[in-house]
Parts: sequence; C-alpha cells; structure tokens
Amino acid sequence: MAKEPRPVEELSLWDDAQAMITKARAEGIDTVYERLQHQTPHCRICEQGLSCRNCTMGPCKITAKAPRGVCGADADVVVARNFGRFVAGGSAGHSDHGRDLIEVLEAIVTGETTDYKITDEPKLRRIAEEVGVTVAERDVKAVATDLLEVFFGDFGSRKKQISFLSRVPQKRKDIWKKLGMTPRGVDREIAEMMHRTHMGCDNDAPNTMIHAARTSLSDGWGGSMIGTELSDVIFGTPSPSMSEANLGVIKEDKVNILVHGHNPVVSEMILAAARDPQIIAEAKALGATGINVAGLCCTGNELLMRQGIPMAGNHLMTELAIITGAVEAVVVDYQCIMPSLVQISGCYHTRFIDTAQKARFTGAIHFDIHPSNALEQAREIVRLAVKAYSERDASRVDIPCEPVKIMTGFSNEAVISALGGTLDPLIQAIVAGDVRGAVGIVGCNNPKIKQDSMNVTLAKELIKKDILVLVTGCVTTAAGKAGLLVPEAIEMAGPGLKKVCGALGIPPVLHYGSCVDNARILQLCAALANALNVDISDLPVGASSPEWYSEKAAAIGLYAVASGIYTHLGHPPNILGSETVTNLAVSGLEDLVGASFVIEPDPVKAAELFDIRIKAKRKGLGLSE
Ligand code: SF4
Ligand code: MSK
Repeated sequence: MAKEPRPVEELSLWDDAQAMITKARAEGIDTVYERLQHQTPHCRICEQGLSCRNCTMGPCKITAKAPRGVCGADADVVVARNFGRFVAGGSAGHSDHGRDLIEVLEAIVTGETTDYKITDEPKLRRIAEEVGVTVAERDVKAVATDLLEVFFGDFGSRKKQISFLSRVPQKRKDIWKKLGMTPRGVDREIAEMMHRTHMGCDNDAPNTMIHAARTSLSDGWGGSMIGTELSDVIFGTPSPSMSEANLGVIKEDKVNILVHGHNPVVSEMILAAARDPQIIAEAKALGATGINVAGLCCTGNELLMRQGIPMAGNHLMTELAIITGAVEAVVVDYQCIMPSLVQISGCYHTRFIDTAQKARFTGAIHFDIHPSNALEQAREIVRLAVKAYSERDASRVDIPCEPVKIMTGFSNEAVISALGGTLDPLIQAIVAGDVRGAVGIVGCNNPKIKQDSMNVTLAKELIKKDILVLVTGCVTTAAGKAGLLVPEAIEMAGPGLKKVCGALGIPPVLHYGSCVDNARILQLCAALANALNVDISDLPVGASSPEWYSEKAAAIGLYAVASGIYTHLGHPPNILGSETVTNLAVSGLEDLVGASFVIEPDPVKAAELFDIRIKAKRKGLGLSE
C-alpha cells in the first residue's frame, strides 16, 4: 500500500522549501522525501554497521544467532572495518578536491592555462615559508613550483608527516606520535585503510579505529587544508561582504544558473563567463534583464565567500530550487549532487551540465573541463543556459520568497585583520568571558531530520550562552535563512557576545566557508592553542554536525575529535552494532586524544552539553566559567 505523504511542515523549517515540496507533489515530481519513504524502514543490521560485503565468502550479517561472519569476523571487526572505509571515502573526497587545486596551480606555473592566475601572492609566499620552501628574493612562479611539489609530496608515502603539521601544537603532535596516529601521506592513509579492511588484515577494532583517525587527520591537516589554502591563493582570500540567501535569490527576469558541488575551479569560470558583456547582451536580446549565478551547497559557499554570489540553498534545497521552474542550468562539479537532479531538470527546461570526468551523470550534458579550456567551455555552458531561457514556461514559475541578507567572508586572515592584526583581542575576550568559547557547526541536511531545525536551534542556543558560532557547508544557508548571519543578530546573543560582535560590527555566527574550509577552523584552534601554549583539547571549543549525512562529514567529525575537539553529532554513524567501537567513539577516545563524540538528537540539550564542556575547559585554563 502506498504510504501517505508526510505533511510538509514536518519536512523542513522553511516556507520556501515547504512551498516547493507542495509544488513538486502537485506536479507529480518525486523528491528526496518520497524516495526516503520508499526506502524505509531501513535494514536494522546495516544501520548498526553489522553487514559485511568485503569478500565473496559473504555477504555476512552479524546477529545474535550468527555472531561471526564466514571468515570469523565478529561485530567489533565488521563495524570498525565499515566505519574505517566510510571515513576513507570522506577523506578521499575532500583530499582529491585538494589535489585538483594543486593541479590548477601547476597549470598556472607551467603556462598550460591563462584562465586562472595567482591572485593572492602574499598568501602563496606565506604558506610556502610555513612548509619550508625558500621564498626570499625568488620569483613567484619558482616559489609556486616548489610549493606544489611539497603538496604533491603530501599525498604520497615518502614523508614521515604531512607538511601542515607545522601548524599543530607540539603537545598534540606528541599525542599522535604516541598513538601511531601521525598522518604521513593522504593517499597512503586512505590506501592503507582499504588494505587494513581487506579480509584477513586488521582484525582488532580499536587498532582499525586509530587508523581511521589517522586517515581523517590526513584529510583535515592535509587534503582539505591544501584545498582551502590554494583556493585562496588562486581565487583570493575571502574578506567580509554582504550577500543574500534562500530561493528568492533566483530571479524571474534573469537567466538563472545554479552552480553546485564543491570545487570552485569550474564555478569561478562559470561566474566569469556570466559576467561577459557579449553573453549578457545575448541574454538581453532574448528578453532577460541579465544573467544570475547563484550557489548550492559548497561550490556555492566557495563563490559566496570570495565573490559574494547569493546562495539558493543547501543540500535539501537542491532539488527544490529546480522546482521553481526558473532555473535555466544547473552546473555541477562533484560531491553531494543527487543523481535525481538530472530527472528533475528533465521535468523542466533546465539544462543539467556535468563537468568532471570523475563525476558523470547519466542523462547530463557533459563538458570536459580542464584548466586549459575552462573559460572557453564555461562560455559555451552559459550560452546554453541563455538559450534555455527562451524555453522557460512562465506558467510553471514560482519563486516563493524574498531573499534574506547575509554577511560572509570570514577567513582567518579577515578575522585577524578585523581584530587589528593579532588574535590577542579574541584571546582577551575569551579570558574576560565575553566570548566564553566557540563551536563550529558544520555539515549537511538529512531528510530523516526536519531540514535545518537542529542546525538553527543549536546555533541560537549557543550564541545565547555567549558561545561564538562558526558555520561552514550547508549550515551556512540554514544560519543565513534564520537571520543569524547579519550583524543585527547580536540581539539574539548573550550580553558578552553582543558586546564583542557589536563593537566589531560582525554577526555572532560567522560564515567560515565550505566543507574543506573546516580546515580554517582547525588552523584557528591551533593558532589559539599555540598562543596560549596549551593543547587544542584544552581550549573551550567544540564542533557539531547536527544533520550530517555524508562520509565527508564523518571524516570531519573524526579529525575534529582526533585534533582534540569535543564533537557533537545529531545522530550516530552506523556503529551501534559494536559496543567496543561505540564506547571508543563516545568515551574511550577522551582518554586517548582528549576529546570524544557525543550523540544528542535534541539541539537544546546539545547546547547544554557544550556549555558544560566549555565551563570545564575554562576552569582548566583558570578562567571564570
Ligand atoms: Fe563475511 Fe568475512 Fe567476507 Fe566480510 S570479510 S563478507 S564477514 S567472510
Ligand atoms: S555540501 S558534505 S551536504 S555540508 Fe559540502 Fe552540504 Fe554536507 Fe555536502
């Protein structure tokens, strides 16, 4: 029997989402919510991480009646292996993204491309110096050539540790060394995780978990950090600016192009092409008033941070944005792009365009974009979108709201500059208790959770307690839509945070970028710990991913914990089938790395847990609670 559709009010916090789900239903278009209903109830054994498909003696399901797989693996081994591979998948995603940036830098220095350039030369020199490249009196291309060799080396297996460990407090590095957790090379740790989880290798769950942590650290301090830093070098280091968010950023009178995925390499070129006066004139000749590029997910975050382009939405808005009927093209790179977008685009005049060999979508229009042809290909794509405008069916257009204002662009460089050139004023505010601590709220939406309900409630609860919030990834749009990313949001904050943010003219919730940009938060924590001569685990800080869904979010959560940051998840990964693994995650890691996961589905309670943690850490530093 067909299941009754769930009321839209239960599915999303937002009017724009609810309106588009209703429109989709009226038009007979399935979205993530219908598909979730068809897929539930989920298999309990898989949910607990107790199914194994790692060899053809199986697949095996570990149950009370059959407590070991055909090979003899028990629940602990199966769960740890599954989680290890899950984390390896996430680390691979971020880090391969980082590698793509190294390749663009290489194409710049070898002259293979003129579409990209080194935009922030001082930053390039700064990070080159940090990782040991000789900088003084050398040409920028020579420095860049050496830097990219160092970064390529970070992916390999010939080093004892990855380069950006130069940023990590010594006490933390000592902990990693003692535990055998020091990340050596990005690809090495990922490959070793695949090796360890082959049948007959690492059959000791805690040992597998330690390597999962090492793999995630190679992402956070390696692939992701390289991705963030080189994106700044190539496209510019973000600084604060104003923009807008929600489906209202899609304009009825314009050619609308949505960029989706994670890597700015393609989307920056789409934006450049959309600003080409010749192509704008072509759009106007068809009756549009211009070309509008808006963002989805993390490619959106990248362009929002640096170029101020508006955000149409986060993960669960990606299908709904097309349902406005006013989107001429969705241009994607990779990660978090639901394959359903091809079918939904096909219900309208929307062109769905993929651009990466490693992320092809059956039914999409493919453009093979490389550094050498990027701008020329981007122009063709934008022209396709312009052409599609003439096919738009005005009777099916419904843009359900007006956009809200948001402030963006908080890189560490921008924050330090706003503080007068050093972190000292922030440290003083923490010491005085005006800013009691900080929590990064990061990650996704998940259709199992009312969209953004946890993301927003947690952020609001924390700022009330004078805890500064940093947001990245899909939490950005959530916080923006809730009015938290504007300076006026200090009215929702506690008195201390209100005073500090009010004096600086900044929101109490700072947009820190995309998923890979969680590396900026790691770097900030390390800088604070180094300034105070303590470990990261001594700081009054935390991390949270309330509505996470992806392998990448698991990798982020684990590198945060392994870096000493207490980390909240709104729901558990598929590990509950093993007491050993679960206990390690929620308590055992505390003894090993000075931080652990906490699972709490109620965001108000989660905020209380952060409050308790921050009080304890403040006390440990000799500060008032
Ligand atoms: Fe079964 Fe072991 Fe093969 Fe996994 S590795 S499928 S538990 S026999
Ligand atoms: S896009 S990983 S849904 S944050 Fe980075 Fe959003 Fe999560 Fe993807």
